Amino acid sequence: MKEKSIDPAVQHLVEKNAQQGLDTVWSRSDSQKPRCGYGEQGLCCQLCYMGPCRINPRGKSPQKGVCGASAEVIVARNFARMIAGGAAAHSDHGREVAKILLLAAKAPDSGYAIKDVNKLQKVATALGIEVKDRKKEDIAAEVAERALENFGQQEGEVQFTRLAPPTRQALWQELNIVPRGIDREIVEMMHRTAMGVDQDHRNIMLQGARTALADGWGGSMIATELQDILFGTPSPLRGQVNLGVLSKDKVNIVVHGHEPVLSEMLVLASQDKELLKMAKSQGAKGINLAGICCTANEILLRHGLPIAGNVLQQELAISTGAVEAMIVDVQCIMPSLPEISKCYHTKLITTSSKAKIENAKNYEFSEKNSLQTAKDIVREAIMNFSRREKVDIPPEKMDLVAGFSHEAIIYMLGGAFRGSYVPLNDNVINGRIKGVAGVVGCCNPKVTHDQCHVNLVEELIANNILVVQTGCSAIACAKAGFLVPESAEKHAGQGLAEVCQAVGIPPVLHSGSCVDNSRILIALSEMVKIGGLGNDISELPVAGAAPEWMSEKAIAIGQYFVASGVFTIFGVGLPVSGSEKFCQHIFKEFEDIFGGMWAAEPDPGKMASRIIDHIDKKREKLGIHKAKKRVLYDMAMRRELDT
Ligand code: NFS
Repeated sequence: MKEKSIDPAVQHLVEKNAQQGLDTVWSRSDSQKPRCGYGEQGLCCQLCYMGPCRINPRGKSPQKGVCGASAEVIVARNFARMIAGGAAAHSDHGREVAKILLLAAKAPDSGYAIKDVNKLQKVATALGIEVKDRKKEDIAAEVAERALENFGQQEGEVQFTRLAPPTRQALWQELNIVPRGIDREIVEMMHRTAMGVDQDHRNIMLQGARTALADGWGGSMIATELQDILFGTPSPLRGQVNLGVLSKDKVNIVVHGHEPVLSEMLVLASQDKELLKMAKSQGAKGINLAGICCTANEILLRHGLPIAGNVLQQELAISTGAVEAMIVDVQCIMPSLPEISKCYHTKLITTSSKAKIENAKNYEFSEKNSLQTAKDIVREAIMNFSRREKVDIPPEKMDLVAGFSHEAIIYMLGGAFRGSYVPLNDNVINGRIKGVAGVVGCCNPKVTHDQCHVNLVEELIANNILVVQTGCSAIACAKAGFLVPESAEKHAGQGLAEVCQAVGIPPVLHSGSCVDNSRILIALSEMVKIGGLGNDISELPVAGAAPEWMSEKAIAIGQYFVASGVFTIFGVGLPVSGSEKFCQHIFKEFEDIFGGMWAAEPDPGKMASRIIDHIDKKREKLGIHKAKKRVLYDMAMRRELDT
């Protein structure tokens, strides 16, 4: 079982399921072997029904699809469609949040409210909306309406792109890839990759970049910023992670999916006095709400609620026999869940009209009945408690500190009155911190679960690289114990450990869910603004990685990091290896175009080396590569460094 996962809780339950003849993602993954080599390399085209075509550019034939499409065109279209799919998922999430903000502004009795007025004012100002002497509801309504316009507009610019450094914005303009409207770019991407339209892989990828920017600086950023307004901007708090957070004697409700619009209401419902009384009357000691995947990250960051696991642990949570209800909304929900639930007492409940599952119970969650629906769901879970049979909760659980939003990092570094990224930049300049890496993304049963995340992050922090995390990767490293301040002394290099100990932060900062990768974009822009590290994101000693990616959303994220100027490396493999020309384009030519480029490397040790080499290269270009004595920089000195 050790080749399946490095997590003993996972090993135990995968083994148990195998013995009982129950399928999990791992057994199904094994049953796909050997995998289709054409598909793995991106060389299978299903865009029209003259095919499906699979081509073999390195062999004799067929070297082209029936329509004449070459390897680079087939690979580019498939890759670009993954970007469009990922951007659509993040952005549709952002749209839902904007609609809820509008509801909170217009119907205060809806159960949703404006929690963070500071953030509201900040976001409104960024969108050019007047805040002075206005009621928060009026500002919020205008913010929501403006956000919604960003989806449907046909011309102009997705507004948050203006938060990028001016040099970056100028480059996007020059390349003509400033996203005009979020929906528009996704539709155009689908059009251009349809049979017989865009047939130049470079041109396809320019639109790929524009679509990805519409996600990172559009849909995802709208989701993050507006969620902060509605539910509060995260700040550091303690929590716990892994299947051991499930309770032996409380009603366990696991919420899984992505939109906090649902989970926030479940948080309220699970604290309801009547329902707590009802749980006791059923013999339970209380109600334990835990999360899986990004919903887990959302409720952890805002409420400190426990995380049961990352994406590959969803079936395993059910096979503990201790989950009364698993409530899902959208994205990353395995279609296998009804089958495994059937073997236990777990009720599987869907809540979105966009995502129904045969044999799961649907409680449609509309903005208007949200709290009532949440209470009904919790009631159903409570009534299921007495149907528990054999319970097998692995003991593994780990402490963590999470909640490092961009605003929280500012506060941690400088306090309420003089908070800024100056101390971070100074420590990068003086070499205590070598650079910053965003390590994000999914888990994939094609590689040992959690291993690449943990090995990569361990090596990066040992080399004084501060790591910022989101998504399932953050959950993996939290389980390994990296997300507590004490891990600085244990795992970080001397310089990074000193900074972490002085500020009181872990060397690995958990910034939230996958839409919260937009927080990293803002943080990078802030580092540029503070000065001393160049004039653009592409000059910063930073990198991005998704060591165990699997989702289209990860490809969209990778592409918006690259188009924002960041060297971005993916593990597992990339479905582009079928075309050398395309690889050359995104691995090499992209650096000249965007200042950031893609890379693929499945081995976490080699991945760490490539990140370190890239960061060293950037440090050298900035002239900060030689070890220096600690100097305190003032504004004038910083400006001088810029020149
Ligand atoms: Ni991100 Fe979050 Fe996890 Fe991957 Fe899925 S949960 S949106 S896609 S699997 S990190």
